[in-house]
Amino acid sequence: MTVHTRREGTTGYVELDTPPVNAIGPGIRKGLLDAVAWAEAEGLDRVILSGRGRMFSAGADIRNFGAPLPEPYLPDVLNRIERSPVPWIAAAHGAALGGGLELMLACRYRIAAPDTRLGLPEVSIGVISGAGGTQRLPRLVGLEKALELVPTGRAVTAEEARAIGLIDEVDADPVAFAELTNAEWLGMKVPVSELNSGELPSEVFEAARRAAEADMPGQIAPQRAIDLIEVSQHMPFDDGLIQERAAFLDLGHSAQSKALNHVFFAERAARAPERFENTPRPGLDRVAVLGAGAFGSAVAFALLMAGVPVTLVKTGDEPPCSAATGIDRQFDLALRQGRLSEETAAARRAALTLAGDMAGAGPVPLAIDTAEGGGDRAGLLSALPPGAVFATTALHEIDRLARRAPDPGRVVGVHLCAPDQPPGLLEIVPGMATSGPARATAFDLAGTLGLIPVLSQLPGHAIGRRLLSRYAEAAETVLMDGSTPWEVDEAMVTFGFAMGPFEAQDISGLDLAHAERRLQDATRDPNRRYIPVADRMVDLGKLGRKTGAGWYRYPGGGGKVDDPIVADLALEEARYAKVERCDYTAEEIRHRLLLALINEAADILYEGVAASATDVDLITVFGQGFPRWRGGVMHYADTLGPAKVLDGLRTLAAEDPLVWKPSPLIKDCAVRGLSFADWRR
Ligand code: T1G
Repeated sequence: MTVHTRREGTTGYVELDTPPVNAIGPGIRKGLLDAVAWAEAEGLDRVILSGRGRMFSAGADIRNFGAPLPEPYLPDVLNRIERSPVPWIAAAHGAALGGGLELMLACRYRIAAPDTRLGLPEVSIGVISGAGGTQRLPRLVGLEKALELVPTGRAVTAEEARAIGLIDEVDADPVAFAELTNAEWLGMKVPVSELNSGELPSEVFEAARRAAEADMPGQIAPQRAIDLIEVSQHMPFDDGLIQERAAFLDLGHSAQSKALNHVFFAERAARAPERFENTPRPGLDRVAVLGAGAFGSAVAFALLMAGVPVTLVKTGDEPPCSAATGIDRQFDLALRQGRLSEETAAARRAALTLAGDMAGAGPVPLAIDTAEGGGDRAGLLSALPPGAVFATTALHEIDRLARRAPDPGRVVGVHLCAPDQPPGLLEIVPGMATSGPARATAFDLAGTLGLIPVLSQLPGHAIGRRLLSRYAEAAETVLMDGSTPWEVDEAMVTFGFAMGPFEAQDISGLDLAHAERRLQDATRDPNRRYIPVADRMVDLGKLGRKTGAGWYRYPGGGGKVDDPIVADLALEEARYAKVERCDYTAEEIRHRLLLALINEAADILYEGVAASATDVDLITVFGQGFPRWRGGVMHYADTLGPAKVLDGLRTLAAEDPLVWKPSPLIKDCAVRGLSFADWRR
């Protein structure tokens, strides 16, 4: 059953029931239509609509997006509810999102429990509301608020919703509150579609379009949402509904919607708790973070924010208590951002203790080695509490450290991307001896921090670092061939990256990539073209933001400015290598960097390091700023098609057959007519 109905006196009760989130599919649409007719036939004076389980409704069922939608269509169902002589009251809890909120907008009265989050997040999956959201919302909350909420997909709390007029009441028991409303008064409430949204000058909508392009560059759905909100000012409601539906169906077939849906479900599949459900391991009731530098502080802060007590262990020469100061600064920022209350912040801060050695951490189930401050990590291992897992970010040393551990199975590699800004990524890199409980503990760490977990399939092989290394090499090659960091970064930001490779390296530190290159020295093909510019930068102490200059200069710690030394170094190295320099266009820069990334990703998949193309997509989207609305590097490669990718690589291989050697996987897909997503070993 998807929609339950019952009556008590002259009140009808309609409950949505499609676990786990009451997603609105054909069953609910049909059930609601039948419920309207039932309520009228019964001569009821009101219908109270609620959802069973943990929420009112997460909106339309997005699992069948893009497929033909069977009737009845949701806009028609909502119009039928809104225009029924029997007034409906929405009594929401948990979440009312997308079609779930549109369902509430079609009701005559709206009540929500304090825990309810309400919003139209459709743009986050590449579409817009398809059942009146862009037409009813402005009429209820006004154009300005609608322009703030719909193009961004931002959800609001129940309190904020009441403050802006989106709902009428907040009550701990919305159904009971609805039972007390006066039927006569209810019957006189004006349906939302008959309200007037007001009017705004066209400049306001132009400004909204510029803001949306700045916040979500290249994304189509936010722009279409603004168009439809503008339409709601002048067009009769039913005509606006037709325009909205056409835009929704059009976007539902777009590449951006397919990409965002791909990421939506990939993210959830990666987090699935059943992946390690049969592996016994201790809960993370306390964690030791080894290394009190900048990264150690970020990891400790993320754990504290997640409610996990932390012991921060100094492991080297980092200044005493500098980490605690850094963590205090992050809590102050989080308070200013309203991410938590004063009392919660105080409680979280109080859960931090500092220790000068591992013994000071006590019997923790997990110690995270941030590999900072040098120090004797072997000594830390020998002092590891019994049963504790040692998760190290030194991915090239997992097996060496395991050999020094009391139990090698408890050593696992972790690559944490943006641990303090979810949804980041945690790549689990097992060593030769890493046990199931250690992998499961790393998986639990990702869940605790709200990070997407991806498991490398080959011991000691890290997917993310290998992709970054190839991407950096391609960027530095283009630099040496004649481009500037600014041109390269601009080209990739235009593609949709959060930031370009050079600015990103200035944030992470050029010394990190330098250390990676040194590790590759022993196995690098001596015939492979080597780009020494970054080494020269490190030799000059230009490590990025932390030294005030890297690929860019940061006068006074402010924004980036060109540094002529970089161009001079590139020119000098080009002359030394007798490189005939050229002036790549932005398109040529994108073409080279993206093909480099795709080819490396294909090799990673072909060698069995990654379990699937989707795992590689997760790493690039959540770990490396690849645009979510392009679905990740392999999803994007599939939009080009293996044959086109192969042609592009073969053309570049004419310049440099070693660097641009096409992955066997790409050839295999092209020959067999397979997508990268469908390729299997
Ligand atoms: N459709 C189908 N399945 C959904 C779903 C949806 N809308 N939302 C969640 N699920 C599945 C999800 O894949 C997972 O499945 C399980 O439910 C639990 O989800 C008509 C066109 C509601 C905040 O964009 O944001 O309405 O992995 O792990 O962390 O105009 O789910 O268990 O098999 O995320 O508690 C607009 C999307 C749709 C909301 C709950 N609505 N969902 O988070 O659980 S378009 C959305 C979410 C639309 C209308 C338009 C979150 C959540 P499985 P979960 P959670």
